[in-house]
Amino acid sequence: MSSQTQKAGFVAIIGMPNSGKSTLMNALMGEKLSIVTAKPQTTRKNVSAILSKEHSQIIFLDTPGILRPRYEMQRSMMRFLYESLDAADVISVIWNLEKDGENTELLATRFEFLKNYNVPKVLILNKIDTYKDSKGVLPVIAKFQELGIFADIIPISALKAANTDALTQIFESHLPESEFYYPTDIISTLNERFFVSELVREKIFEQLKEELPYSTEVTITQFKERDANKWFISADIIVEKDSQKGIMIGKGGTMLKRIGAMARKDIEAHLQMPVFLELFVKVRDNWREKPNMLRSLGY
Ligand SMILES: Nc1nc2c(ncn2[C@@H]2O[C@H](COP(=O)(O)OP(=O)(O)OP(=O)(O)O)[C@@H](O)[C@H]2O)c(=O)[nH]1
Ligand SMILES: [Mg+2]
Repeated sequence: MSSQTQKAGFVAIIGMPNSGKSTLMNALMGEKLSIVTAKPQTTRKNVSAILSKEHSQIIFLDTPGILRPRYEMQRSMMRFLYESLDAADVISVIWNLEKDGENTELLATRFEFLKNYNVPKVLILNKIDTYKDSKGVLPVIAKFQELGIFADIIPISALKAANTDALTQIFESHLPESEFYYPTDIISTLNERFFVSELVREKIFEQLKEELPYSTEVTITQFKERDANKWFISADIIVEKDSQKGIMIGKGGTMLKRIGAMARKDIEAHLQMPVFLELFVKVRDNWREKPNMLRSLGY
């Protein structure tokens, strides 16, 4: 090992729902760890990812989008967000240029709480690919600079992985000198059950409309690594009402089959293993409000 000092630390990725936090973390990692859908409130728990280089280790914390909680599960989501903020050595705010443009007042109000965190802050202007002319973003950067909150401001496209290497360098520049926190051969501390349940939930978000995805949770009940056979994974899809169960299963089971087929494909790619995936739909009345249910589901 060379004599260059080591830097390491935690970078929280925060922002409004749907701004591209999870897409960004995956782009920075060069690997899909956090699920992404077109719907807001896809991410519900903190998803960590470890990027180890020769002299630096960044632990990214993807977080649920900031919202005003309406039910108990959303309160947990916001608790997770604050845990990430407390752990952060650097806070990065990802801003949806496509939706919120140069609305500095909105940013100043939504992120007023940042003044309580005495760490470097980076503003990431995302979805630059939706701009016809990327030069158009220069006056926007200038406007955000005037807020005086951010050490750096950088336009990127998480979707196209444009400017993400430059962003990693910005993060590295703000990391404290520190020993590495994790071995360099792991990219997350979360277990495979988590990633598998998330991939099933991603398909549910993609396939079902309106409130149903938000009333749904996925929990792994069996996860058997078998030598001679495909790995065996059984998951419960939890919904709130009988009527939702019917929709989730679909006519003749078609919806559940489709979700299972799509999820299995992604799970096999993730685990690099052939998998037998079994899905059951269960009704748990009003689970999003029940502390014990929520606890058992990791909230
Ligand atoms: N055009 C464009 N779309 C993007 C970009 N980054 C993300 N998206 C899209 O924005 C949507 C939301 O992306 P996510 O990564 O799930 O956003 P998020 O901030 O993690 O959302 P929540 O977890 O729901 O808070 C998806 O449809 C992405 O494909 C980008 O740079 N350009
Ligand atoms: Mg997300």
